[in-house]
Amino acid sequence: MKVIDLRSDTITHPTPEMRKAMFEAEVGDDVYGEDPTVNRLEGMAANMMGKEAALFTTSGTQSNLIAVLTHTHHGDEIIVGDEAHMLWYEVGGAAALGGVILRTVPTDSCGHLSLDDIERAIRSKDIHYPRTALVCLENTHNRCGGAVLTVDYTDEVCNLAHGRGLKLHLDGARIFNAAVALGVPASTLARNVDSVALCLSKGLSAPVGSLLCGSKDFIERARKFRKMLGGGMRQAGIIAAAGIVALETMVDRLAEDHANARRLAQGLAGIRGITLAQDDIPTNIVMFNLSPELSVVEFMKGLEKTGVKIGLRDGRPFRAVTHQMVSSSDIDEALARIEAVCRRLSRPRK
Ligand code: TLP
Repeated sequence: MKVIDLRSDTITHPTPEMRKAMFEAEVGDDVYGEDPTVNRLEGMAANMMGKEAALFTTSGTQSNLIAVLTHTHHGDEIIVGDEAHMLWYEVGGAAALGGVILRTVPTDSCGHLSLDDIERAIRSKDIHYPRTALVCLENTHNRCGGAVLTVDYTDEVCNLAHGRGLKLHLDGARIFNAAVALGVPASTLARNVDSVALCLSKGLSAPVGSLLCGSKDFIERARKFRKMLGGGMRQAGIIAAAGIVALETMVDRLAEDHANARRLAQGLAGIRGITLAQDDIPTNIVMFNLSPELSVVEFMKGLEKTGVKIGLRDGRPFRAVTHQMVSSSDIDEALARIEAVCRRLSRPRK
């Protein structure tokens, strides 16, 4: 029985082409700036994001943290959505290591922070207040079911932030999903942000890595913070090589993951006992709830037995994420297994 793992697109394995590229990668000591493969990857990422420079980091979490450290000073305040990954799932690193206050504003179901809320959250000059330094957005938006922020919206928030002397950081862990969904280059989505973090190890299937992109000066300073965090890597070309293949070969195919997510959502909507937690499925994330008569614990046990893995975290809706390791027939198979589990659970007990 094939296990169908829909917990996250982070579970994807490197493709055979990536493994070959890793095996053959030319390497050097990247702390000296001498790894040609890392340098090539950084150049490519900067180019794809329309920025002057990029920094290869170990993870999206590290990129976001480095961005905060580089844009702020201890004691500053940063504005984040109350559903932001940076707030929920990054171990409070920005506060713990960056010494910043995370000021939250409400996130709507489409991943937007309202311009009014952002405006209101920006501190005026007053001896009692911390300085507001940064606004953070997330595209696609993880906890909002892979919601996509448009170019116009991103530009508007950038204009607001810049007009008030703030920087804007974009957590673009899945920015290529957004770009593919909108049919625009990722560089257009990021054209006005001061920094953008993209991930190689989610839908793009590389084994590790993220790139923080921005101006030359920003990246020079960010590089020192990466070193400070213990993220100075040596012959990192071995992993960067997979990242190059990811950027070259795995972006356009994300459309398949989006189609599979819609297929999954359609199927789930037809299963008794399941309701979708989203009105539409913009990218590769599907969130759903179980009707209260069905036990979550029994549902999870049933899924485990039938070899379907779905994400579940602290009272949130279930989350299923499509990726290159699940085909459309795997989606159909997963649906059949989920339906069987629901049917079994809704049978009256003797
Ligand atoms: N998200 C992971 C988990 O941490 C929840 C997932 O399975 O979706 N920004 C966004 C929007 C993310 O979704 C993630 C990872 C990150 C940053 C952090 O990336 P990594 O895992 O590389 O540190």
